[in-house]
Amino acid sequence: MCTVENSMFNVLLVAPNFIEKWNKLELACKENLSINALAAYLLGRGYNVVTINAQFENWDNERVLEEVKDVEFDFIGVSCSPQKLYLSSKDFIKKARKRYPTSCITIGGVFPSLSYEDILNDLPEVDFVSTGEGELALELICHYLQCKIDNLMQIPGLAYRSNGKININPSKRIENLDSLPFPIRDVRTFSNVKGVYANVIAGRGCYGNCSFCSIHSAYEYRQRICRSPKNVVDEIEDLIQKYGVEFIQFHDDIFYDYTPKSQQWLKEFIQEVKERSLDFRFRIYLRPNDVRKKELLELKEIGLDTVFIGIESGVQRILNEMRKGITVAQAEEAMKILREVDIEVCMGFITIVPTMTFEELKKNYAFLYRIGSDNDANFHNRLNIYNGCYYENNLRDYNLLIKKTNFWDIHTYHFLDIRVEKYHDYLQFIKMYGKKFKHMANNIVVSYGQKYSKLVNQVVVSVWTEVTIQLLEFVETVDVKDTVSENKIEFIEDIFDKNIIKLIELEKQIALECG
Ligand code: B12
Ligand code: SF4
Repeated sequence: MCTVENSMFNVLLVAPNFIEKWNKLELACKENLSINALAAYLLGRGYNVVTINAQFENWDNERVLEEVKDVEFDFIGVSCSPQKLYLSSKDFIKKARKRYPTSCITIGGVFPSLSYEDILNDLPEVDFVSTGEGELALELICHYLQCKIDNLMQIPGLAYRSNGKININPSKRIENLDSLPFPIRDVRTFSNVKGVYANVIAGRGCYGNCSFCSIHSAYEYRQRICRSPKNVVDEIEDLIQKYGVEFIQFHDDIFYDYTPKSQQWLKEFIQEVKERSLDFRFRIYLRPNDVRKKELLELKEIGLDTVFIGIESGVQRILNEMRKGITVAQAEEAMKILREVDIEVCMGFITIVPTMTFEELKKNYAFLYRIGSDNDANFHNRLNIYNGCYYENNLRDYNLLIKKTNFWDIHTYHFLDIRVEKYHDYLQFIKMYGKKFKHMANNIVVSYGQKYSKLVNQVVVSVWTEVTIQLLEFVETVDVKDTVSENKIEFIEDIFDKNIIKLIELEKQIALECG
């Protein structure tokens, strides 16, 4: 028999803020589905739940605890999907433990799912690590804490200490996602970038196998499970009617694929939206090999606005190394189709990877210039190696891996080709200038409206094109034994200064147009 009523059991769910200033992203939509989904699940079972999205509030860890200082919590859950968020999560947990010496503290999300053993060894203040999906585990942990009769071994995906050892239970996948309630909503976290803007997940899982991605190691499954189209459209209708939402970002790793099951799902989804005459626009993620004209046109008819597409590289050897499962031709074709159907494209591109030769780097840029991009990150992005990514093995094979000092560090590496390394090192200086320039450009969009973002971005991208062309030429001829120093590339940095005039001119034009 349980002695504590669920309604007497207080739960705090926190998504901590980044500690490092540089990590504080300007997010389009700061809604956090991880804690909102978990909160809805527990509220539905009668628990008392407080959520704090500290990134949205821009609160540091002290402030989070200050805000709830008058409440005693039985359970504190910390969500830490990005590896980069671990240091802040750790700091929060240490502080929370001091204030709440007897509460159960659990951390979950993608990174903890991959590094549960290290976390339990590193952080005595944490009781449990929840790996994989969290809903069932969370409910059972709360039940265990209330009743003290259940066995920890029954809690799916739970990692815990027992007799000086660390145990991990097998995870259990939620097969019926329709059984989950819709996430709780905090309208303050909706964005206004493209109209009132909220996040939705239509399914879980990705069949991809990309070697730089940690998703499949974290969740142990690849098969995609979807909510029913009706259930997804019910949520959309709810968002439109209750909160006036106009734009939806589907955060599924992939929105659909080419299996008959997924195609059937898509057909029913489109039908469902049409039958209810819902008026909204949306953005989805797709893999290049799943891009076809027919579906895009149908989706455009019901509001598809933007597709995020992981193109990643214009060099076949690198695509193979990334286990992306696509060809360069497929990537190019996907971009061509997206442009033909006139859908906004946001492209994922990993410009610099450690195993590439300088020739491959030039080829990658040539590809980028050819297919065109309106995202400046595509010009300077470098590969990040998170824990659990297969790519780590490639680096080990090439002997390029730099030994980490902490398990939470993102892997650092050497470059195979010294010229690529030089290019990368010079680029780090230039990125600072790029940030300032982008900031100025963003201010124009903020002042005059999103509809000018394309125009403004064109200037940003043309600058980055010029900069990278010149940097490639410079590094090609540089003596590789020379040390990298900022003053050697002043002439490249000047390109930003020169173009500030262009931005100012553009702003004047826009101001005139706006009256
Ligand atoms: C939406 C999203 C974003 C959004 C919003 C982030 C936010 N604050 O909510 C935006 C676009 C802003 C974003 C940014 C970034 N993201 Co992101 N993002 C995602 C994405 C696509 C979906 C996450 C989501 O909402 N899922 C839906 C919810 C319901 O599921 P969930 O988060 O998995 O949570 C479940 C479990 O993990 C678990 N759980 C989670 N927390 C907890 C806590 C407890 C106590 C328990 C018990 C369980 C539990 O239970 C939940 C329900 O089952 C994931 C990819 C993915 N498939 O996870 C990447 C992902 C998490 N992001 C990633 C990265 C790297 C980033 C950035 C660092 C990118 C960058 N270069 O800057 C930034 C970090 C910014 C930030 N502020 O956090 C990586 C993390 C990889 C890693 N190992 O570090 C992922 C996995 C993408 C990938 N394929 O690599 N991201
Ligand atoms: S397609 Fe995206 S989510 Fe899927 S494995 Fe590749 S990078 Fe990860």
